[in-house]
Amino acid sequence: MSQKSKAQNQPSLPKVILVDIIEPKMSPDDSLARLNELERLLTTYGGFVVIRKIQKKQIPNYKTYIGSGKLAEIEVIAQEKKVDYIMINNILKPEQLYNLEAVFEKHGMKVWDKIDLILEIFAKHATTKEATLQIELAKLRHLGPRIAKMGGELMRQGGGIGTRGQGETNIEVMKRHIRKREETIKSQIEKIEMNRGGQRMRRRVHGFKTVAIVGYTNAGKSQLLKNLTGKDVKVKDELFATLDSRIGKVHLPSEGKECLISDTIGFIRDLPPQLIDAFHSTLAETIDADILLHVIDSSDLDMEWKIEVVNEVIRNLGCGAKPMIYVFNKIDLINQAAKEEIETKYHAQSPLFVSALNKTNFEKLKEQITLELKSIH
Ligand SMILES: Nc1nc2c(ncn2[C@@H]2O[C@H](COP(=O)(O)OP(=O)(O)OP(=O)(O)O)[C@@H](O)[C@H]2O)c(=O)[nH]1
Ligand SMILES: [Mg+2]
Repeated sequence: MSQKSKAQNQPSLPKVILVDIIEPKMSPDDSLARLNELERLLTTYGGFVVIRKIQKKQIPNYKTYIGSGKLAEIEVIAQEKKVDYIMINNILKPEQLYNLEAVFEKHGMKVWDKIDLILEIFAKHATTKEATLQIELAKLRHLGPRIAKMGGELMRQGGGIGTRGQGETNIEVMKRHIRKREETIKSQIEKIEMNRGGQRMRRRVHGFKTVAIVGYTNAGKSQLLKNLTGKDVKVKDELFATLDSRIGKVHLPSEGKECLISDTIGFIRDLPPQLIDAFHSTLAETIDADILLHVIDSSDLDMEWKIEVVNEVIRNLGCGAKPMIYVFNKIDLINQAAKEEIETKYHAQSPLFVSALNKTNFEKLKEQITLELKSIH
């Protein structure tokens, strides 16, 4: 087949309008970073941005998220450009989603919020039973309030409070079904979690210390695990490439023994707590680790707020008190001046510079791990 006919046979990517509501005082850099991240997520999922729309507003519209003038404008453009999705860079309230769908569904367009997009990426990347179950749990939790909203709406249309129309009964059935499914999934995850817990206990009994790699998505966590331990793990230039938890062994020369290093799902800003909670089982290695390696992409201009996002998730997981080594990765991509700037800024955190890709400074990293592990016992 010729190149041309091959290209013609490829399904075209869905066309998307990205929409963001930002505080009027937000700097252009910040608002650009927000939309760039949404676009990265979309590209990872497989989509094509036809236009970005930003509205400056202190508080998003209570009913439709987007203000009415802007909404009408987007509806016109969406039809002109024949888009498939309206992607909202936030977490929509059920009522906002309901009202936006009322505008766009009649044109055959779907409305997704950021969590919908992340969950669909998760679903695409999931390879293990555990990840699949956790994603389903997260989806059900994201869906729950929306179903409740639909129920309320059908009841209203049915003639007011007290009317028990067929629609409402169906919604009740759906809600019950969701609750039951949630319980089933939770018990299946618990079984996997118990099994893992047993494995962790055995490792402890055998005297292994554990180090958990944490960091923003795409920082190079899996690359570090792969090159430090030789473990064959998925490394990919996309967001949320890793959704499970992997463990490898690394030899600490000055100790003359090995420790265990785990890698897991990356973090991103605005992740709702129930989503992190759904991944509790995967994050168990992190929660249980002796020390944390916070991997940071040192070539990323947005590293400062990403470091904060990761530290906040770590605190929310109850791991705020664990020793943390700040590992600035990808130093092969930055110059001396940029390195010095990081050194000054993060002086208090004793930054360590590595290239996970080129295995630069691995000996120093192992030394630091050894020191930290010694200091906790
Ligand atoms: N140049 C350079 N690229 C790197 C380095 N470390 C990782 N990368 C690249 O960065 C991209 C992301 O790497 P991963 O290891 O998959 O990142 P991750 O943090 O595990 O990402 P998620 O699992 O998606 O959260 C890949 O294309 C890697 O090859 C590095 O030291 N230098
Ligand atoms: Mg990874």
